[in-house]
Amino acid sequence: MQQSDLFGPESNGHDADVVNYPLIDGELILYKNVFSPLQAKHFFDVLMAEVIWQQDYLNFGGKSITIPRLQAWYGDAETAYTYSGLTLHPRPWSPALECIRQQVMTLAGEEFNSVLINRYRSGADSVAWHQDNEPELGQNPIIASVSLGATRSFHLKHKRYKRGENQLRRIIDLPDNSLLLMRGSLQHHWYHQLPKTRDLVGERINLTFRRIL
Ligand SMILES: O=C(O)CCC(=O)C(=O)O
Repeated sequence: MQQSDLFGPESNGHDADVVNYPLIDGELILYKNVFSPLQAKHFFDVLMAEVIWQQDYLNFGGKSITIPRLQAWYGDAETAYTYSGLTLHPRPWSPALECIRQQVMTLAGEEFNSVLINRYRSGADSVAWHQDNEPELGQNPIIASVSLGATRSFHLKHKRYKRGENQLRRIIDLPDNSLLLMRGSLQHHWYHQLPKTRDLVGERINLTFRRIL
């Protein structure tokens, strides 16, 4: 197979399945089968091999905490990103990342100039409750989150959530080759997390495309 079969426009021409999750205070849309199966597998393999994975640390009250996953930040030159006191400087887009970005922008109808890539090596890797609401993302940011590899559960919890209020909580499985769009006022009202699991799961790559203003 030629590279152009995987990166070229001819490989984009199939419909993704769309699930719209009804939600107060925000919009949540899941697209399944975003890429062809061959393309999804190819992107997973290429990203595993070519992304410069970093083990980063956060500083809490003078203590250095290991982030329980590997990560990387790619984007246009001016798109540095700071969260929890950690500043990530962008690496330039590779052909594979650029190809994923173009397809995501077409589906989302939005421009993205950067991507945070997380690598979950096993069920012991996770991301804790947080909001993607940093000032450089602007008011009501659109986050486009691509999943490749193992299926993991994604949890959302409204800020007003109290035990038992099920309409203020969502748990969604994010399968391989899917795109989750979070938009509207969601980042102001909801936290999200990807918890650890005791299940034996394989590796997963997640790419959250963002627009740094
Ligand atoms: O891996 C995921 O699906 C979630 C990643 C995430 O929450 C983030 O990058 O802000």
